[in-house]
Amino acid sequence: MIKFPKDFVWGVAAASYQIEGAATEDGKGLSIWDMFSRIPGRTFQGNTGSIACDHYHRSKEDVAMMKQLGMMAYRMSVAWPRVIPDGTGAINAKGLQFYDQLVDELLAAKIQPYITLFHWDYPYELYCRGGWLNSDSPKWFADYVKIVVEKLSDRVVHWMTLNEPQVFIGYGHHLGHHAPGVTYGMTELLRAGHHVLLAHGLGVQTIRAHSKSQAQIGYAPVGVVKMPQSDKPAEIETARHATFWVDPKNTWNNAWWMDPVFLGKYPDQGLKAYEQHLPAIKPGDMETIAQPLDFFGCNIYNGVYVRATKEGGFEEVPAKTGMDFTAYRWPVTPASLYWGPKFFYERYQKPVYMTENGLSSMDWVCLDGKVHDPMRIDFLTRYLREYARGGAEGVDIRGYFQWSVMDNFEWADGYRERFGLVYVDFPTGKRTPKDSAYWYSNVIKTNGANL
Ligand code: GCO
Repeated sequence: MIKFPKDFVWGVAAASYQIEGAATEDGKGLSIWDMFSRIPGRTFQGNTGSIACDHYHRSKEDVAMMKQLGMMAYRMSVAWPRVIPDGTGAINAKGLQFYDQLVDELLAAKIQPYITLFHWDYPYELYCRGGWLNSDSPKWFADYVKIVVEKLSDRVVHWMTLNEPQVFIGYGHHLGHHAPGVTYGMTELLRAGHHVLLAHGLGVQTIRAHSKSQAQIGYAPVGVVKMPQSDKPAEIETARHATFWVDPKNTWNNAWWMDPVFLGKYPDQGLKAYEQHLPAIKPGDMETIAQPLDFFGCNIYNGVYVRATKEGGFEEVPAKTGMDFTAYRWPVTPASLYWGPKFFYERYQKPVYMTENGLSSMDWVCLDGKVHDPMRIDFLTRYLREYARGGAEGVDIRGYFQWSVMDNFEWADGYRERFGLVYVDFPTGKRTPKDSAYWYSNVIKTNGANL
C-alpha cells in the first residue's frame, strides 16, 4: 500500500504573474513580464498576464474553491512591483493589502499559505538599473522581503525565497525567450547568478530577523534529474554524478545553484567548467549565501535517463521510439520523483517538499459540461507513487504542491498550456474543476492511500 508520512502537506501552487491580472491596477508598478509580453511575437498569440485568471478580483472565489477541494496548503507568490512599484522606495499600501487579505482568507479556510517571494515578475524599474547585474540587487531584494515579512509573518510561517533561478537566469538572460529577453554571455550570466544567490542569502537573513513567528524557510530551484535505467549500483552512481554535473555551456544544472545555498561553496567541477567566466566572490559572500534553511524545495516535472560512456563520463540514453509525452511534449518519467528527491536528500540532508509537479494536457469543457482529464490523474498517480517510494526508503518527504491550482499564463507559451486542476475559460474567467481536481481531493482525504 502507498503510504505518506503522517502530517504530510498536500497543496497546490501558482504564481502571481501567471494568475493575478490587474497588471496596472491599484498602483502596481510594471514588471519585466508586463513589458516583455507586450512585445509582438514574444508570447504565444501575443498573450499577456494583464488579466490572466483575474485572481486579483476573484481571490475570494478561488480560496472558497480550494477549500471545497480540501487543500491543506497553497503555494503562492508575491508580485514585487505590486508591493513596491519601483522595486525600491515607496510602498504601495493597496498592493500589500491584497496579500494581507488573501492570507486572512486562506487561514480562515484552513489553508496554510506557503509564500514564494520571487517568482519572476521582477520590477521593470530595477531592470532599467541593471537588474540582477547590479551589485545592489541582493540588497534591493532584501529590502522588499523585509516589507512583506513585516506585514505577513504574524500569520505566515512558510517562505521560499526564489523560484527556479536556472530558468529566470537561463531563459530570461541567456536564451532570451523569457523576460527580460536579453542574451547575456556566460560571464554576465554568472555574475547575475552570484547576485541572485546573494539575494537568496540576504532574503533568508531578513526573514529570520523580522519574522514575528518561527519562520520555516526554503528555496525552490528546478530539480534537473538524471536517472539510472536500473538499480545496479554502478548505474545509480552514474546518474548521481550526472545529476550534480555542471555543463560548461549553460547554467541548466543543480549543483551551481544548490551547493552554495546548502553546502556553502560552488561545486569544484563547476568552478573548473566555468573557469573563464567566474564572478568575483568577495570575502563573506559564501557565508551570506549559505544561511541555514529548514527545507529543500524543488520543482520536478521530468528527468532524463543516462548511462556511462567508455571514457568515464555519461550520456543520455536515446529516447524510446514512440515515447510518452504530455501536451507540452515533456517526457512522462514518473521515476524522476523517486530519483530526484533521493539524490537531493542524500546530498543536502534537508526535509523535502515537492514545490511543483504536474503537466499540461489538452483539456476542454466536454459536451456534458465537465472537464475529463484522465491523463492527468494517471500521470499524477504514477509520479506520486514514486515520490512515496522514496519516502518509504527514508527520504524525509514533507509535502507536495501540485502545479497548478488552475490553468494560467504559461509564460512565453501564454494560455496554450493548461496545467490546472481547475479549467479556466479565459474570456469569461469561469472556473470548472476538472475530474483530476475531485480525484486529488480524495488523494488528500486519504493521505495518498487511494493511490
Ligand atoms: C516553472 C515555473 C512555473 C511554470 C510551471 C510549468 O517551473 O517554470 O515555476 O511557473 O508555470 O513549471 O512550466
